[in-house]
Amino acid sequence: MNGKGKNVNENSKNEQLEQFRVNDEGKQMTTNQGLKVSEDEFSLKAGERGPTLIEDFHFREKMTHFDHERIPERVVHARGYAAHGEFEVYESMKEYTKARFLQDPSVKTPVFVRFSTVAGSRGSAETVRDVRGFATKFYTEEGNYDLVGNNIPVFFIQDAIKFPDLVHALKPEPHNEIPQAATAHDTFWDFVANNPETAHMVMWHMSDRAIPRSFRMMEGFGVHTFRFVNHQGKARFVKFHWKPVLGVHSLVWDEAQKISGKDPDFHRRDLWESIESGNFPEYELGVQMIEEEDEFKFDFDVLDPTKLWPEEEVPVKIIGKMTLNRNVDNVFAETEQVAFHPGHVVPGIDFTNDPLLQGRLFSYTDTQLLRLGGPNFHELPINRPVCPFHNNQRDGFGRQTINKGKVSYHHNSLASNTPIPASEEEGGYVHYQEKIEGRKVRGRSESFKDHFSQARLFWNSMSNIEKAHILDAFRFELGKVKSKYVQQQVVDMFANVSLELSTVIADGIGATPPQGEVSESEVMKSSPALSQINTKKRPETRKVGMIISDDFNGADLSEVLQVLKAEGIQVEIISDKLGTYKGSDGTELEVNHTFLTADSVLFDAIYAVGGNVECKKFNQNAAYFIHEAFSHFKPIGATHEGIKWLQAGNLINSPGVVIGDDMRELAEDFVKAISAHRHWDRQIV
Ligand code: HDE
Repeated sequence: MNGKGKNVNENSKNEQLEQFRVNDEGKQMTTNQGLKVSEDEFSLKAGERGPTLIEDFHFREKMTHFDHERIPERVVHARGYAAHGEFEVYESMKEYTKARFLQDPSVKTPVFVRFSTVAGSRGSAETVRDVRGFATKFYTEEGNYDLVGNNIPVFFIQDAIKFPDLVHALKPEPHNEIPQAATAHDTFWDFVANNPETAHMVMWHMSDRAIPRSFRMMEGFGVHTFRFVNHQGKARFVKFHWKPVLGVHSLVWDEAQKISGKDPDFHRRDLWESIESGNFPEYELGVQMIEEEDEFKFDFDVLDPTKLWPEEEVPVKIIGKMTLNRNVDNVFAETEQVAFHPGHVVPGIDFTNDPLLQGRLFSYTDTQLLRLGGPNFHELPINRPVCPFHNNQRDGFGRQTINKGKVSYHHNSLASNTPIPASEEEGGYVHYQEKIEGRKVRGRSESFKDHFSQARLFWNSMSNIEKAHILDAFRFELGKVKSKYVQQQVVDMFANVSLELSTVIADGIGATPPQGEVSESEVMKSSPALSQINTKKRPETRKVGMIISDDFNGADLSEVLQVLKAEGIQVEIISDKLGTYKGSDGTELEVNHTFLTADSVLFDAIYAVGGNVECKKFNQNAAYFIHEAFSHFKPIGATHEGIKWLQAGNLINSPGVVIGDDMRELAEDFVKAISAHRHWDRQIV
């Protein structure tokens, strides 16, 4: 069961999991002991109206198992969703690392990726303002390598010892357990104001990065500085990036909040449905590398996790691609029981002294021992490496491996001193021999003390619309803070980043604008790579809600549908009732959603076809859908009667609103409008 020991191919994890899959369909019911069950509806009683007997082992087994079905949720990142896939390197990375899964472009390494929110509990809504976890387990032939990252490249704090404080501050407040999955409350902002190292990350957190449109449209970052080590023993500092092939796109805040109610499963549904329909999410893996001898050449400390390496200064080298192509069979068995750990590394990848990373190396196994109930969770199917594993670890709760023989110690002679450590040449992991000198101190390096320059760099890099979103987010979050004192402290703190930013926040929340000598950051440079305005814009997989009614113009619609389909755009039909609607030319269309079951916020664009609509309610609903889409800056297309709904709202001639008589031209313009994602230059009416 310890894997098959053969070359890893795209199916090795799948093949391994297959040994554990069970299909109950068509089978007779048994107890867990394999005893066939004759009756599953009534417990065993002393007389039909009498008490249940303790002898009823079937009842007791069934109920006891049920009573123990829940395990503790993750202390952070509780709400998550995962999928299987594979990773391929584009060309050998031999020059930089000896990691075997990064050597051969013909090797497909199985991966399992779990995306998550951080603050909310397991049942919380998914489109909240939060950081997203992006954790990848590579099942390599040298063992599991976990890249446990986030969708934001920096972190709130610089030292792991502060993590419990951060999390206590951002979780619901303990006296009333409010608010769920939100940082818009006093304790979070009190923490921010009293821990200025949070400034840079808070800027990202207030930006559109914290409300992604889809897991498929967000970046991933390893955050910490790691080390690549090659066969010659030469090491380089490295940072990891995942770049989504579809570009980086976000929701707007009002939309995100409404989706939380209309579809709290919005992101998992998007991931699940994309994979089911063959639209496999893809991400390219990129690395930034800094030579060891250049460690001190930058205006930031490479070990400081509140700093990024501007891509314009340290380019991202794209080295491979990950494709997620298979949904899980069972969310509990796989997504819930998976255990990631930044300390799961393979030869060629090593750590640095980033104090946040160092603390994480302790925390993950520790928390998993509680969550997964003992030391044997590496044996769970989802956590098993695909290569064999042998050591002298034994016993513990839920042990599944049956280790044969009497020897479980090292050194020994009874088993010829095996299992035996491997030399470096044989693939044994040898830690990079970094030279360390120092006194034991509890302290922070001087080089970690600049908290505002990169926060300012981020602000400078934003387009006007992104800046406006950041200002609104601050005003929303701080507007929910009850303590005037905390609000004022935050205003004063962010004056160090930008006076303009801080003044506008103050104005919005009734605080005093920063006064006296303010040491606003003097950083003037910007990093275009940080702005989402510069991301890739593509139409594939975007979801259009199409509003039709009876007697719609079928011929025209078919032409539009053809163009949209060819571009990989997905269309769902909305009307007042489910069933089939007939077009004027006899074309039949099945309605997917009604105005009750769907909502404008669940689509990337709305296309209004209309038809024979006399009903006032129908017209009202259609106008609402269109108005809502318009106010979220989404593309809107219309033909025939559909145009009336636009006229009613006075929306014609606005950016991203497409109407016309030539169907092909109209469809092509609509595709362009969809690719643009949102039309920010629109006047909201
Ligand atoms: Fe985590 N983090 N973290 N974290 N983290 C956990 O491990 C922790 C940090 C990240 O989908 C926990 O098994 C400490 C940074 C992800 O299963 C816990 C510190 C980054 C996930 C833990 C950090 C992350 C976790 C909770 C500060 C981005 C979800 C359950 C030093 C690089 C993985 C668990 C999944 C989960 C500790 C900071 C990413 C408690 C102490 C920085 C994606 O061990």
